[in-house]
Amino acid sequence: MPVELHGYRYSVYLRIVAMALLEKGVAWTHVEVNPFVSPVPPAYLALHPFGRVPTLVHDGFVLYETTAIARYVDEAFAGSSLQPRDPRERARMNQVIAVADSYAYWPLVRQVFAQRVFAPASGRAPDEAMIAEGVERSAAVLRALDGLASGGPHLVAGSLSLADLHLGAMMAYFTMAPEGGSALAGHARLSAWWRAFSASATLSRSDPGLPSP
Ligand SMILES: N[C@@H](CCC(=O)N[C@@H](CS)C(=O)NCC(=O)O)C(=O)O
Repeated sequence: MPVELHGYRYSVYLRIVAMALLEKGVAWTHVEVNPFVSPVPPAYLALHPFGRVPTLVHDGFVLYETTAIARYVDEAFAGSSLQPRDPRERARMNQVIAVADSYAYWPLVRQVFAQRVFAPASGRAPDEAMIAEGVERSAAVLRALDGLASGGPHLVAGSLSLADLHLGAMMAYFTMAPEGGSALAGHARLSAWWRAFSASATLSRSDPGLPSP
């Protein structure tokens, strides 16, 4: 039952799926696709009509959109469930994932991390205005997530869930920027979660590193 994961090695969304596969003990083949290089190869567009990454192909079954893929991986493979059974905990998990996608990804990853960390690593000058805007926009997002976090080592429940993987991939990048680390430090519940999750083997095993210029 071969599993292929198509996507860009530095993508947070690819990393979320990689972490789900690692947690379930599923081996996969990585197929590199950089969606930021134009044009996106037609062969990839045949899998994902919007040209974003990642896409999972499992034994001929093609699936794109990270939340759908992560839930599929959790449900299709053996191992501990990554989705709480309790309806309220499950709703909270889904809420955190939606907040991460709708409000966190852009300022934390595409503005602060991409400009402060990824651009210089790729030999480009950071856009300071974009970083400043990202820091400003991230404040409300961190405040909201701090209000949703359990205060313990997992974001929403007594055990690891897809919410930890989803926000964890974004937080790993955000906290590589000094501005991100300082912003997070002001939020006790989110910081308690991050202290635990940032030490997880799954996070380090899925770390793509940084490009060299
Ligand atoms: N809704 C998509 C979003 C995926 C996404 O935005 N991936 C980024 C890389 S982290 C991408 O493909 N960006 C290409 C672009 O913005 O053109 C999902 O959940 O899979």
